[in-house]
Amino acid sequence: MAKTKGSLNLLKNKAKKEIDSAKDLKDLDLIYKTYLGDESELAQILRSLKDLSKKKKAKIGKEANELKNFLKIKFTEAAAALKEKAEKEKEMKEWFDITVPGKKAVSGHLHPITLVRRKTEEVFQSMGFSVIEGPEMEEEWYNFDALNIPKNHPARDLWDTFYLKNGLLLRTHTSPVQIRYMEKNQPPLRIIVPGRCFRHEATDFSHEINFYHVEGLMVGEGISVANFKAIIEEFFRKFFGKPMEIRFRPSYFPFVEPGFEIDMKWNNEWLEMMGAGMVHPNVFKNAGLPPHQINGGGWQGFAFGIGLERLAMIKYKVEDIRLFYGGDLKFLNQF
Ligand code: FA5
Repeated sequence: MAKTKGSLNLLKNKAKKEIDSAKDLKDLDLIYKTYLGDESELAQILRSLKDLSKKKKAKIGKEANELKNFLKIKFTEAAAALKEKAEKEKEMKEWFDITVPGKKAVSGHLHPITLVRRKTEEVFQSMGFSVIEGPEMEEEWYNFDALNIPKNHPARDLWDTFYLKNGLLLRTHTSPVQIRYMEKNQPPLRIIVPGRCFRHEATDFSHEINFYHVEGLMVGEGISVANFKAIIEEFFRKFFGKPMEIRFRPSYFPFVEPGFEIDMKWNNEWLEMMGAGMVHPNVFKNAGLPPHQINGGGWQGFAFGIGLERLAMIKYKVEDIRLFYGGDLKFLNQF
């Protein structure tokens, strides 16, 4: 299958044209196979040289080899050019303008009750109190009996709650942790117990069925109401950043004796903030500790329970407690 110089030229021109029009490296690879592959026309010419006369073999062999070398160089150049073009295109696609202002990431923020809880913990910790937690599902014994509220005691109505099928109840205050803690730890002690509480009661602007308490307990030798007053005034001063107008009002809680409530001036009215009092001797007994004796020995101390939502209402001037749990972002995004 001898070829003339004319037909090799035709092959060369056709190959050149196709190489020049290759769109990408894949395309070029196919063209390579067509012109320089084992089954290509040129490969067949070179294979058939052996059947030619010496003279023809020398002439056509030289021309066919020249064409082969020419095409190889042409393919190498085209491949380099296409590779560069592909890299440039990739760079263009990946390029971005670093001067364009970025999109601001929308980040969440803490709920106002969490902010208030953290601040409360921080202030009490600065006064040497440890932060302790207890279970939300509580035993009747710890929520009531151990706190001097036996079955059929009228005070159980004040702290009515949700009784669970598993025999437990949802705690009405974090006061049960007083007992749990004193069972395992000897005085002197200072703890606060922040946590969620539940009440079976009607809601209004200052009452929710689900809210947060911070119980406080300080027990030692000779701890008195004077210590409580100093601590709580210091807490309010640090929490609100200024001295607050408060009043102590006598009150009744079965687990303290004497008992009182602390109110704070808010919108020209008194808002109840917390219950408090001196730990009742029966509470010490139920926790396995000897209570204070007139003729010496035993322990005494104070306990208190603050509502975190009430603190938040005054700090952030929120008129209705129910806003904290309404899930309204227009309200929550203000904090
Ligand atoms: C108690 O729960 C007592 N355990 C507090 C206490 C502890 C007294 C230790 C003495 C010694 P009271 O039910 O009053 O008390 O609740 C305490 C505080 O929780 C209230 O002053 C109020 O700030 C808040 N609070 C009570 N009920 C609700 C409610 N339904 N919604 C929101 N806050 C409430």
